[in-house]
Amino acid sequence: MRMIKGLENLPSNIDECSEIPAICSNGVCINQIGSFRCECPIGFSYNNILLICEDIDECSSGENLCQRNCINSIGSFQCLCQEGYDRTLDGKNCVDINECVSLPGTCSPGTCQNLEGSFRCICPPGYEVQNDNCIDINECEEEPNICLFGTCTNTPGSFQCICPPGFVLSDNGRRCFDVNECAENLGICINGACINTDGSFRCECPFGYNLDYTGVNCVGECREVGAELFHDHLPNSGLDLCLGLPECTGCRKAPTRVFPVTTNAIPGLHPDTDECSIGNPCGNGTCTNVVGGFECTCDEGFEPGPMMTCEGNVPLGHGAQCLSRWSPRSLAVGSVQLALPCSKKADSPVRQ
Ligand SMILES: [Ca+2]
Ligand SMILES: [Ca+2]
Ligand SMILES: [Ca+2]
Ligand SMILES: [Ca+2]
Repeated sequence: MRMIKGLENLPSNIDECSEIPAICSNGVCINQIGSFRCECPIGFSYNNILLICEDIDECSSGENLCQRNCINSIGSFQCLCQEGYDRTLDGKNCVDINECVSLPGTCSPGTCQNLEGSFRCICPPGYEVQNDNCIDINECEEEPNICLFGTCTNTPGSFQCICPPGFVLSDNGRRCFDVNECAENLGICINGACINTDGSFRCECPFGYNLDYTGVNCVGECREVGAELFHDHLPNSGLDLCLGLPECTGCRKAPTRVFPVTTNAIPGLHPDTDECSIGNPCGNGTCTNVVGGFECTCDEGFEPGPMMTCEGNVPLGHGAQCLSRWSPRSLAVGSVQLALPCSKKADSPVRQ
């Protein structure tokens, strides 16, 4: 209580406290001999003209008690704090709110930095600040052409491209690239041309050839060499030869385990070569030279193999095993790969 002296010079002992209405209003009047005094509570000051305890307007005291808005009240005052500040317990000050402490988990998974009157979020890569929080960036929606040719899956802080078969992920993981099967697997198309496409490839076959069930193998139709390409050059050869087609059953009627292979002799064009004199090309068989090629008679237990030798454990009756080697000289008469009949060893003699 502040002690305020009352009027001093009254002639007699009057009890001012009871005789003067509203004296020491807001405070306590204490009568004294020849005088009185008012005791004013904190927040009030004595007005010696009006003889009352009067509210102090702290807000206009110039002391700037609140950083911002000061609201005077009878006997006191209060601070009106702006956003980011909190009143102190007594209401007479504004202090910064440490949002990083008062809002646990704010800015997660980033870092919260308290600032005077506010705060800010420092977000890790893949996140952006939204509404004072670190929010995952949905790259799949925000970036056009992301995961091109693939499927984009958003993940917290990142994203993932899933590439379909025939595509590989780029080094930076942001798009799918077509695999060039033609370049990576030279010769993938047998007897045909490889055409790379997005996500795949295809084999294109030359005229007269068709893709077989594997999709990479160009096979010719079953042809009678004598009747067609080689008619003029190999008269009376009497051989039915297949051009590469395993299913070419029509060729299997051809006689036996013989390899009338290289058409190295074209009457009128090339003289015959005796392949048997260059070593035994038949391996486990007996070589017999014939005009235009050689023949193998396979030893017991051996069968004609793909490399024009007699081999063990060779599946029988499968034309694919009997594809001939390219005959350099046959190129001169039409670039045809001779495929040979493949059939089990028979008693019939080697046929010319
Ligand atoms: Ca006041
Ligand atoms: Ca703050
Ligand atoms: Ca993301
Ligand atoms: Ca491709």
